[in-house]
Amino acid sequence: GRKGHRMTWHSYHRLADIHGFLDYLAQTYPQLVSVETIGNSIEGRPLKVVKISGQPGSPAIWLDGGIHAREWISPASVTYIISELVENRDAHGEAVKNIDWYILPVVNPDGYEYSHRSDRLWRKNRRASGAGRCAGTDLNRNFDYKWGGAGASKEPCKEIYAGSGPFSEPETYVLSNFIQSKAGTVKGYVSFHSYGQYILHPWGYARAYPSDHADLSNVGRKIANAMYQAGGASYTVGGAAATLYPASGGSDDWARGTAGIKYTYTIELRDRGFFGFILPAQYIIPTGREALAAVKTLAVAVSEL
Ligand code: ING
Ligand code: ZN
Repeated sequence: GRKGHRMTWHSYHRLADIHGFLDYLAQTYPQLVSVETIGNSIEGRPLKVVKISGQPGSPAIWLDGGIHAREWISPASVTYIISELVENRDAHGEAVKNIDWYILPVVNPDGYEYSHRSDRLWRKNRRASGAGRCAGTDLNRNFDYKWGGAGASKEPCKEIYAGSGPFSEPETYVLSNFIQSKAGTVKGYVSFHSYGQYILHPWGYARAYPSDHADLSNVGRKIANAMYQAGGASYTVGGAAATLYPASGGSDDWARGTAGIKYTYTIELRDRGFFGFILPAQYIIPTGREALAAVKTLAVAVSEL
C-alpha cells in the first residue's frame, strides 16, 4: 500500500501485518531502527525484536507483548508504543531518546495466530504433546526462577502448565538468552498482558518482595499516575502474588531474580473485566496511550539510576 505497511490501531492485526510494520520501520529509518529475528517459535515463526537506538552508552529497556495468545490488546499496545517512539519521536521528550529499546511485540506468535484462526481464548504456546494429549505450555510459567512452584502446574491439560522443565519452550529460551546477551545494560523490563489494570512487580512466586520494594513501588505509582493522565483508566500497583495470585516461573520474576534487572513489571492492560480478553478495537488507542505513558515514565526512572 501507499504507506508501505498494513498496520493500524483501529483493528486487531494478524502477525504478518505486525511483522510487516516492523520491517517497514527498519527500512524507512535505518539509522534509528533495526529488526533482528532472535529465534523461532515451536512452529517455526520468527521472533522479531525491534531495536530503537538511543545514544552511545545509553541504558536499555526491554518490552514484550503477546506472551499469552488471547490478550490481543498487548501486541496492539506494544506496536502503538513502537510507532510513537519512531514516527512521533519528537513528541515524547528527551528521556526516551536516551534509551536503547528492545521490543518483542509477539512472544507467542503460534498461539496468537491460533487465537485468530481457531480458538479466540487460547492462552499457551502450541507445543504438541502427542495424539490425544493436550497442547501448549504457559510461557509465563516456563521461566527458570522458582520454576514449578505455586500457581504453576505439571499437568499439560492445565492453562498454567509450566512445561517439561525451565525454558523447555523455544520462545522463553530465546527471549532469555537474548536479554542475557545484553547483560548489565538492561535496566528496565515490562511485559504487557491483559486484563485487569494492574502494575505488578516481583515477586510472583510468593507474597514476598525484593529488598528494593520501595523503589519498585514508587516507580510503579508514578507509572499508574502517568497512565491515568494519558488514557483515563485507573491501574492498581503491587507485588504480583500479593495483588493478584501466586504464579511461579513468570517472566518478570526471571527478569529480576535471574537477569538482575532493577525495574521489572508486568502490566495488565484494560479492562477490568467487562469485555475482558475480547476488548473492542476502539479501546486500542486509549490503551496504547496508557502503555506509552508507562514506558516513558520508566525511561525517566532508568535515566536517573
Ligand atoms: N496474568 C498473569 C499470569 O501469568 C501474573 C498474572 C503475572 C501473575 C506475573 C504473576 C506474575 O497469570 C495474565 N493475565 O496472564
Ligand atoms: Zn497474560
